[in-house]
Amino acid sequence: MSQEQVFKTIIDSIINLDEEKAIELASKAIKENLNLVDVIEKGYAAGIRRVGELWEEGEFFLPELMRGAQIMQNCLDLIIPHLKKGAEEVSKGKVVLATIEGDIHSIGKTIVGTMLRAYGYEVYDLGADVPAEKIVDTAIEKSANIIGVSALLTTTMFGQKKIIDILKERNLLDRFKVILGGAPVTNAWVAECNADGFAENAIDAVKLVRSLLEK
Ligand code: B12
Repeated sequence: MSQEQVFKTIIDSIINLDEEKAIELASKAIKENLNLVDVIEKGYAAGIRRVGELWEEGEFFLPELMRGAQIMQNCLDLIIPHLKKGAEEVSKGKVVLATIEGDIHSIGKTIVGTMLRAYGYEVYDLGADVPAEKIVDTAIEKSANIIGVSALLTTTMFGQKKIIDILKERNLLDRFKVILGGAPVTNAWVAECNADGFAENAIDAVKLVRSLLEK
C-alpha cells in the first residue's frame, strides 16, 4: 500500500467512526515505523477535520462528532508515546501551552505540545478552557520563554488577544513571545493581536518556536 493509500484508509476509518479499524491502523503504523507525524497530520487530523465538515453540512450530529474525536484521541494515546522517542535530555526552552478559556478543543494543542517535547522543549500543558490570567501567571512562575495559546472557536479567539493585553498591562511584553494556533487563526489575527506568530500544524509550531528562540 502506498503512503497516500495508508493515509486515505486512516481518514476513512475516522469518517466511518470505525474505532477497531482506526486503532488497528495506528498499531500497524507504529509497527511498520511509518513517519508518525505524517500519520497524525495527513491521516487522523485530516479525518477529524472531514468529520467536522460533515457535521457542518448536517450529515453528522454532535454525538458523531464527539465519537470521532474520542476515536482520534484513543489512536493518539497509542501513537504519542512512540513520538516521544528520541527526545533530547537538555531543555532548549520553556513553553507554556493552553487552550483558552471557554474552549474545550484540546486535540491540536496536545499534538503541538507532544511535538515540542519530542524536539527538546520543556512544555507545561495546562489543558483546555484555561483563563488568560492563569496562563500568564504560569508563564511567570515557570520562567517560560514562550506562551502558546490555542483557540478553535471564533468566539474564544478573543481570549488570545487578552493574553497580550494582560502582558501589556503588567509590562511583561518583552519577557515572553506569544504564539497562537487553532483553525480560525490567520496572519491578520496575529497582527491584530500583536502576537509573535502562528502555526498551522505541529511541525510548523516547532519551527516557529525554534526561530523565535534563536532571535
Ligand atoms: C474534534 C472537534 C470537537 C471535539 C473536541 C474534542 C477535543 N477534546 O478536542 C468536540 C466534539 C468536543 C467539539 C465540541 C465543540 N465544537 Co468542535 N470541532 C472539532 C473539529 C471537528 C476538529 C478539531 C480538531 O481536533 N482538529 C484536529 C487538530 C489536529 O487540528 P487543530 O485543532 O486545528 O490543531 C492543529 C493546528 O490548528 C495547530 N495548533 C492548534 N493549537 C495550536 C496552538 C499553538 C500555540 C500553535 C502554534 C499551533 C496550534 O497545530 C495543530 C496540530 O496540527 C473542528 C473542525 C475543524 N476543522 O477544526 C470542530 C469545530 C472547531 N467545532 C466547532 C463547534 C461549533 C463546536 C461546539 C461549540 C459544538 C456544540 N454545539 O457544542 C463545541 C465546543 C464547545 C466549547 N465550549 O469548546 C466549530 C467552530 C466554529 C466556529 N467558527 O467557531 C468547528 C470549526 C466545526 C465546524 N466546522 O463548524 N468539537
